[in-house]
Amino acid sequence: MQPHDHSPLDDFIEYPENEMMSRSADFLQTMQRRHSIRQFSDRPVDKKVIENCLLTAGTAPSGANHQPWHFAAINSSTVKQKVREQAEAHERGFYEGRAGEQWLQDLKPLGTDSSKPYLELAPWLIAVFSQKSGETESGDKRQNYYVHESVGIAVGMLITALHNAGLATLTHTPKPMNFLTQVCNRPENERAYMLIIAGYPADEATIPAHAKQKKPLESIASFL
Ligand code: IYR
Repeated sequence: MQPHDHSPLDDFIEYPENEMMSRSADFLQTMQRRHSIRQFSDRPVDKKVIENCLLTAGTAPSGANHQPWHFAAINSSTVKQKVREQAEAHERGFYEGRAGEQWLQDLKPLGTDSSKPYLELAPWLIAVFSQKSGETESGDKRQNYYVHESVGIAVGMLITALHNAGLATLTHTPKPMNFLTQVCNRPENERAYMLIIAGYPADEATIPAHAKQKKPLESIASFL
């Protein structure tokens, strides 16, 4: 590849205006059916589906296209058990005081606590790692840019891809999260960013009423 090598944009699709309108409205409806759930079934999910969703996340834009992410897709019961044990231990500290009164008050409508059986039940846990720096092909250290922004976008696309495939998800940020580095055998230059739980919802899965209240357009957007 030459330094300024470009190729024509030959896969852009322009839709007729009415189709653009209906596609945007249809996708809104699709995404309005995405809910974080905390009751998962143990029904297996084909690895290929997860691979496709990870490849979708990998198409995310990133600073200088350095793609500063790693996804550790966990299906092994032994590893899931380790994640659950350590996450629950940290969460107990969080719910027993470390969170502080205000935070615990704000979480009340979600009904969460330190018990996380889904970390063992759900077929897939995806531990997302951010890379502050990476490596060139020859093994030299390479600086990454806008790491949080890039990984955040990739996670958004991952959740969207999983939902689009017909799976339920939960974004989980055990605090602290650094135990995931050891559990997933990740190198020094990576920081655990988020844990995504993916699978089928349990038959009895519920959504907190609080989580369904999304802000109206006028309070999230302005037009100038
Ligand atoms: N990580 C904890 C607490 C928690 C924090 C926020 I902010 C949430 O939106 C939900 C939960 C837990 O998973 O229980």
